[in-house]
Formats: sequence, structure tokens, C-alpha cells
Amino acid sequence: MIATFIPPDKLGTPPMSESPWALLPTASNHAAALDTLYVFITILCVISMILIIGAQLYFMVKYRKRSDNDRTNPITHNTKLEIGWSVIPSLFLIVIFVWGEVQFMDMSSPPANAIDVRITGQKWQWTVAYPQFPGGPSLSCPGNAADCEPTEKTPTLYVPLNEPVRLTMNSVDVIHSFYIPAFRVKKDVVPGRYSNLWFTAIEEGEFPVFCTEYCGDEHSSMLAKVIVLPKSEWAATVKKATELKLEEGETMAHYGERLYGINGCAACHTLDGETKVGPSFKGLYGRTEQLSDGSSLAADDNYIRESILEPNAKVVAGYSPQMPSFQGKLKDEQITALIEFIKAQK
Ligand code: HEC
Ligand SMILES: [Cu+2]
Repeated sequence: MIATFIPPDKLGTPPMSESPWALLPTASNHAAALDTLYVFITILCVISMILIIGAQLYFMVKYRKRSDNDRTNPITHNTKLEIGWSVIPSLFLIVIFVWGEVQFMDMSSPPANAIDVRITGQKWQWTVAYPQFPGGPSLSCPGNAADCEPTEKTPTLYVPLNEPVRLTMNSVDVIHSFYIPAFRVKKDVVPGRYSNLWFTAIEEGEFPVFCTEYCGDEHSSMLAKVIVLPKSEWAATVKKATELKLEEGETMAHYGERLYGINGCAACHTLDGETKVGPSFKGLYGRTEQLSDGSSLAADDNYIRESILEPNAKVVAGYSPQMPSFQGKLKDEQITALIEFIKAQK
């Protein structure tokens, strides 16, 4: 099993900033306040470093051993100095703690009128869903349209400018971490519980999202993006982006191919015979599959349907049961379209 690294531009994620030397954009309400705290701590560290290293160098010279029979009186302690070097840094630590705590409390308490968005982490894809706009996952191409390039199928979080947004996040497998550097927000996304993040975007544009908790082979390509839009365009854009249906004049197999891209099947199943995490779809339909329990069967419609809904019911010999279930995520018509698409991979 060889992990394939997909460079960020192939996944359609925007660059972090215009030049590698530029500072990050401060695109959320939290960003400037956090940067100030960060700069304060950095300056404090630099001053402490200069004082400590400076004193060391000075003492090295001043109190160096001058001759073989140097008889300087040993100094045991100096109460004033010791209290001073304990109390003064402690005061600074208390300032950092209180400042950080106030900032942390603010970042942990979303305003009541925040717009709710759900984020799901799954090896190795983020899924963005809006409770107020049920539909397909939110991707960067308009309407998940049939003519979208694969690079346009980046999971995309659309947020309105100057409106608070609360993310409720969970993972269906391992620990992931949702990180938007331009907003200075990051939170672990943990299986079996929900974690929250909130922010108000204050700058229009596209910003990258990373997974920052190592979650397996293709962790580095678990990317997404945030698009900040004027409030007036937001609802219509989200509605279009989550619309997922068989388009006029589209074949079932083509719809299936879109679903294969949109649902992240491509992360584990190739179409060219190469093995990734799961078996390739090439030549799958109709072939005799060896299962891990020693039995074998012909890969027909029912077997493929079951493989999608209950992947662990029958595990292909030589593979580990790593496939997530798509129960409740795909409608019947969509499973049929996927089967038609797999059938076409001769
Ligand atoms: C995280 C990786 C992963 C993802 C994502 C994934 N699968 Fe799988 N899939 C596997 C693995 C591993 C197996 C083999 C073990 C097993 O049978 O459960 C498998 C098996 C299958 C099989 C049976 C293959 C055979 O050769 O008999 C089908 C069909 C299938 N997957 C369809 C899908 C579809 C459709 C999607 C997307 C909607 C999908 N898978 C997404 C990992 C994945
Ligand atoms: Cu991850």
C-alpha cells in the first residue's frame, strides 16, 4: 500500500499567503487579538533570553578561575535576589495566563445567533454540511455540477462575511484536527464526541484548511478550504453547492463517477487496477471475489450494495476492514448510480 501525495494545488486549496515571507492574513475576529498575545509572549521570551544568556556570559568572564589557587569565598545564597528572580517572572506568567484565559473563554463561547455548520472528519476527507441546507457535501464547484474538474471538488466551508459561525465537528474514525490558519482557530475532531469552534470572518476571500493531527497515509492531502462571501450571496451559494442530483441528460454511470469523487471513494479505490487502501474498481463487476473468511462469491449488484452500506459484512481477502459505512449518507438512487459506474470499469 503506497501513499500517494497529492500536492495542494491539485486539490484546489488556496496558498497560505501570497509569499512564503508574508505573515498570515488576519481574516477572523480572533486573529488580531491572538497575534497580539503571541507577539507579547515572543518579546518577553527574547528579553528573558538576552537577560539570562547575557548574565551567563558576563559571569563567565567576571568570575572565571584566575589561577590554580583561586580562593574566592563561595557564595551560598542571596535572599533578595532569589525572591526577585522568582516573583518577577511569576508575575509575567500570571499576566500570560490571565490574558490567555480571557482569550480562550471568548473563543470557547460562541454567540447565540451563530450560524451552525457541521464538519465531519474521515480518513482522508473533510465533509461540510449545513443543517439549514440539507443536500450533498459542500464542495467548491457550483452545484456539484457534472462538468466540474476533480480539482474543483475540494470540500468547502462557505461562510458569510461579518457573521458568527459555529462549527460542530466529529470524526467517524480516528482523531483529526480542523485548522484554519488565517482565522487562528484549530480544534481536535474526535470520534465519539462533538467539538466546537466559532469565528466571525472579517475578510472576503479563500483560505486553506488543514488536518493537523496525523491520521494515516494520506493525512497530508486531507485539505479543504474556506470561502468568505458577502452575506447577500451566502445562502444562494450554499444552496447551489450542496445540490446533488442526477442532472438533465446525464447517464447513471456519469452520476456515479461524480459520487465516487464527491464521497472520497477515490482516496481508497483506483480505476486503473492499482491497489490503494482498497481493491481497484477495474474489472470488479462480475469477477469472483475471494473473501477473508475463505469463501468466494461473484461481485454482483447486491454484493456491491452491501459493500457500500455494510463494508465489514464481507471483507475481501488480503485487505483490512478500513472502509467506512455509507449507510444513511447515500440514497438508493445514488448507490445504483455507483453500481452502474463500477460496472463500467471493465
Ligand atoms: C478509507 C478507505 C475507503 C473508502 C473511502 C472507501 N472504501 Fe471501499 N473498500 C475499502 C477497503 C479496505 C475494502 C476491502 C475490504 C472490505 O471488503 O471491506 C473496500 C471494499 C469495497 C468494495 C468491495 C470491493 C471488492 O473488490 O470486492 C466496494 C464495492 C467498495 N469498497 C465500494 C466503495 C465505494 C462506492 C466507496 C465510496 C462511496 C468506497 N468504497 C469508499 C476502503 C475504502
Ligand atoms: Cu485527518
